[in-house]
Amino acid sequence: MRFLPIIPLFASVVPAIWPKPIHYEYGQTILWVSKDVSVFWTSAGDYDRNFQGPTISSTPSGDEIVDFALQKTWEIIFEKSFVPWKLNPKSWQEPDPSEAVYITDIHLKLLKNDPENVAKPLAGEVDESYRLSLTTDGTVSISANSSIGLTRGLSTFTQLFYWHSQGGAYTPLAPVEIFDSPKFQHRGLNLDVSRNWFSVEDIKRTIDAVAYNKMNRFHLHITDSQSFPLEIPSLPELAEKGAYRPGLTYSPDNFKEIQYHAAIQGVELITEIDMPGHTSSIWFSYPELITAFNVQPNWNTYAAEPPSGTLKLNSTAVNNFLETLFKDLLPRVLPYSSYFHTGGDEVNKKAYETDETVQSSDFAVLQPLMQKFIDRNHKHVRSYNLTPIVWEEMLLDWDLDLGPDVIIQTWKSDSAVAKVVSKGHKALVGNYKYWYLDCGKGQWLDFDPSISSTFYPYNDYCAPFHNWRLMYSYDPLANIPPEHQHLVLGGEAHMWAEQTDPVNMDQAIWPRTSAAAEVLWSGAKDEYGRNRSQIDASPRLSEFRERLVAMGIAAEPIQMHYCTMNGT
Ligand code: CP6
Repeated sequence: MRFLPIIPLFASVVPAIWPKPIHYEYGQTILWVSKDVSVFWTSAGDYDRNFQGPTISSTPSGDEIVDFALQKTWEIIFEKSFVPWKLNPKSWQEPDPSEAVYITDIHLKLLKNDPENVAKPLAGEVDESYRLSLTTDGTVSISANSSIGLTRGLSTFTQLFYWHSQGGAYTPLAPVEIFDSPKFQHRGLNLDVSRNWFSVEDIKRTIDAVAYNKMNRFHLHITDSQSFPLEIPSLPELAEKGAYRPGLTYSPDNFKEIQYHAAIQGVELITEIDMPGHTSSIWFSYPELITAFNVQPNWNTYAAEPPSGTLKLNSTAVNNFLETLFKDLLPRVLPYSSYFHTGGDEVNKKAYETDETVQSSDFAVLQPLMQKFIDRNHKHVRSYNLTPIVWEEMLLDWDLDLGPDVIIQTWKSDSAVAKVVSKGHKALVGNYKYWYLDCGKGQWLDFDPSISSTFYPYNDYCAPFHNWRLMYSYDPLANIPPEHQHLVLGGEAHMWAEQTDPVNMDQAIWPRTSAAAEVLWSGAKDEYGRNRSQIDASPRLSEFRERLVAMGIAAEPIQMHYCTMNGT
């Protein structure tokens, strides 16, 4: 049995790296960094100091990924860092700038010079591990097997530095030795941009924070019953009439800008068109495709959330519509992603009683029709070399035959994950009781169902207090037998946006999603096999929150200054 160290009640403020690296050693020597330090990049020659950002032509090259990461590194260290007095407000002491010793050179090494080293093959194949060393005589070396690995190392590098109140940036931690690699290959955030409108800038800012948390998937739940903001040029009325307003839409150029912004930071954009449920907004342009539209007041007979409305299940018109949609959208998804999410959550059987192509809510009638619906859709998805993702209900409630490639996104329970992997499917986790960011401030529970059934659903799914600690305590591998654990690819935190818009999105997402990011990067267990300590995590997360704020992300505080000031 290994010795289990006792974690002190007042953990001293440790130099924080979030998420926590696998192996991290540091010292107490202070080194400064200046903008004109020599940067050597063995793959592509010297760092291009005049790099103005990529021109969006196709997917980013490995060199563009590293150029972008270096640019971000300097921006964060010199323009978006902070003086860390908050971490120990009564006793913080800054080093004497007149004694500054500078870092002399930074070496970036791509260990495998792979011409295919672009963002595209992110589907679990990119090696994101890196090594970082910083010697007391001022040499930094960051090495990785991929350009994205180098960007992960550079993210860590920025977290070694603080601003000085007299100007300049320093690390108090030399020498540093870090080796790091992720526990899970799929580490994501899902943002619902249908319930409220989010601008391209809001989305890009969120992607920056996703990448800084070393997450590598950004799932856009881009359409739902309330609005259809995604422009499909071959179906122009879809967004013209389905968006909240003309202009509150994502054009193909907007979409590409988002995809590129994610890809260049090693983040794969996953697009979801949720169907056949959650599609009421299609009614505004194609009413003939939708059944049980906006039933009042008993919408909850037909849908999980108002307005009701579902794509008809046995309709040639629906099939033709979807074929047009896929032919337009999938080629635009393909260069930036290996996945396409076809939804499938919360389908209400009762809605098909009023669907003239079905006229039944009998499972025995509906199940084979759903199988055909999915088979047809997934045939399109696969024909573009994309891997389908579906919500767990398609497998576990509808008992569909999905093909071994299909990835199942679970949300209802830990036993759902266990069932999915026992059937041999790959699973994503994100149990709503832990990782739903919209739950947990009491807002769902506070609703009084007697007010009006058309106003907002009473929903007892969510208990209050989904704070970062609860999110941090979630183990994606809970109750998964060892032989099935490799099928748990990772998971996502979910920002359903019924009560979130650009005004409160940063506070709602950060730093709680950082708790999920550390579980996914570092694993839910520490090196002794125990659940990760929240006492170890809280001062690091407090510090990381300051870094997010300095980057322009309005992340919430997780505690008072008092809690990080070491009891004195
Ligand atoms: N929207 C969609 C939602 C939810 C889901 N899908 C949801 C369900 C229950 C809770 C929170 C969100 N709002 N399209 C479930 C996957 Cl508690």
